Amino acid sequence: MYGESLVKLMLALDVMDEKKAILIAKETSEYVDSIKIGYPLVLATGLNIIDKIKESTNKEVICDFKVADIPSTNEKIAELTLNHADGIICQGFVGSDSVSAILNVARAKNKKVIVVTEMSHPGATEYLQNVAEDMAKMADRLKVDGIVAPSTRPERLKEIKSIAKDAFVISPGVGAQGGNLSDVLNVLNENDYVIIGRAIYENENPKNAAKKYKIQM
Ligand code: FNU
Repeated sequence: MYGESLVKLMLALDVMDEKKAILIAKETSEYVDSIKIGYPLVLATGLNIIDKIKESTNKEVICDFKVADIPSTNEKIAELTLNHADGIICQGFVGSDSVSAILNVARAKNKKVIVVTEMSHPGATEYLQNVAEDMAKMADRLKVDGIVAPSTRPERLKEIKSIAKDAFVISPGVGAQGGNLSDVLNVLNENDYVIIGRAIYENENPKNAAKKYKIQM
């Protein structure tokens, strides 16, 4: 039914209304493997939205909070988030002690930690790109579960993935940010995820949009 790459689809559900979020999550769930939510939805509705989405879709929910603080604050944020979510996204640039604080909480709860390396937007080339390989090495050394790397720059995606070789990759940038799906599928494998948000939830028919992507994957 789907394409041959077996790469998974992660829906970025950055809507700011509970009813709309649950409706889109349910409508698209046939074609979506995982759901990523972040500050827009959680600040608008509260952390309980995570439980509601999980109940209505049976999908894992990853919290994209890009946590970037000192270890003791990171630990508190991880504790609160992972009481609900299946995984949490944190920034790598704060260093290995801050990432380890999140990992310790996640390991105790059997949850996932995903570290941002190079981001997908143009501004990521100003600072983050210079240290992206180092952050991928740290992710590999700490044995985090996953990393974030950009679909907007497939050659960078390939390079970063080859460094953090045991981590799965979640990759944003296809759709609204202009990334090309087939270029990205050449780099990723069945453990990895393509993240798509606006090109699905802003479509007048989110279910069809999710299907359109999933059948190519
Ligand atoms: P869409 N996201 C991103 N680039 O886009 N977490 C990154 O480097 C990164 C992210 C998130 O563009 C972004 O916040 F680390 O509408 C949004 O939730 O398809 C999603 O990925 C992309 O959404």
